[in-house]
Amino acid sequence: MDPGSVAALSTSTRRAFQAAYGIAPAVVGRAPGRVNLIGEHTDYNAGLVLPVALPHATYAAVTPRADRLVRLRSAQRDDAWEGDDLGPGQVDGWAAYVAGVVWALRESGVEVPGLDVCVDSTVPLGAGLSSSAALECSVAVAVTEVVGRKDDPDERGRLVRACMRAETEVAGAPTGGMDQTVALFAEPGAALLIDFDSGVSRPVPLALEAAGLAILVVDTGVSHALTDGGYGSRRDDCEQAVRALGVGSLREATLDQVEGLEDERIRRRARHVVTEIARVSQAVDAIGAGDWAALGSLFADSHASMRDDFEISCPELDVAVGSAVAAGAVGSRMTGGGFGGSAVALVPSDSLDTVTGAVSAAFADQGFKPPTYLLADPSPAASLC
Ligand code: GAF
Repeated sequence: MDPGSVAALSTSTRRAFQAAYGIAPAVVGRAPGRVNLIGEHTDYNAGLVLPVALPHATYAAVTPRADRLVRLRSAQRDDAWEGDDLGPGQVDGWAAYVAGVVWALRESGVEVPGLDVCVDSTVPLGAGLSSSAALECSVAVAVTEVVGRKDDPDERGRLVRACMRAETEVAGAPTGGMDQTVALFAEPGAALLIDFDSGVSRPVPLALEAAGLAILVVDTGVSHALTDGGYGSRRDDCEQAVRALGVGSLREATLDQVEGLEDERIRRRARHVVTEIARVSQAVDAIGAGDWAALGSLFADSHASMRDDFEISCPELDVAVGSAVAAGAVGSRMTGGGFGGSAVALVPSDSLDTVTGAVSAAFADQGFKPPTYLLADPSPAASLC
């Protein structure tokens, strides 16, 4: 899937706004989707993650209103939404992500007026590539400009927290903060190492071109929603492990402690988290050393851990990962919240056609619907455009 050009999408979103509301928008904000290289379900366990911002992004054209009303339209939806009651329990569906950002910013003390908003996106929906955080963050950076606040790292930290509140409290998805942090802090050409214990993040440069490698995303087409219960039940299991171990978070737990947990399911969940956090550190070392084979093995271990211990894979993800590696990918694993969505693969650039051909053939053999592909060229964070 093509991410489109920023200039063309900015212009088409402005035009759609003008057609919907009869005036030009004041600003257009843009925020990327993401693919996580490694570190899954570790963010809400005070752990480490290593995502990359995609060139695929959401564009939000915004104009302030004289009243408190919020009106929303999306190029991806037939329905429009409007209302002035934006808090938890008041808004359903995609509108909750936008209304929630306005509500959370107001709660944090930012005087946000009513808004007219029109969005468009090239982030595939329901593909585990963080379309919801892209939506939240595109609106958040546009609102920051509209209300005249300085766009600096402190303000971006505030936006991360507001977008997380929108997602957890208004949209009802109990997520952990990786997606909003990378959307607002990513740097081009790099993955972002985020430490959810210290709250510190730093770019990890990816010399992919020099290594002749590309990051391929395989969208299985198996749609998932972070509000549908599976994600939340894994989070509950982790909290149960924390209570049983008497630790502050699974970041503090050792593998020995985890292996002593009595409940077999809780033991496996905690084992995934503890080993996955260690794999993120090892992945950063492997990238620094240009040891792509080591990174590939870490991808393999991570996928097995999510399939067997955390139980968030599905047949389509397992086939995508297995067939990509068999066809020459250096490594592959499922990525994101799980239960469908996408796999990520590190692929020699000159083998991209071979790998996508093999994955498509394997899907056809299994009777799965055809997968789609995109290239994750590590891209910049949210901005105005
Ligand atoms: C989803 C969530 F939104 C993230 O916070 C993270 O937990 C991820 O699943 C799994 O690593 O994207």
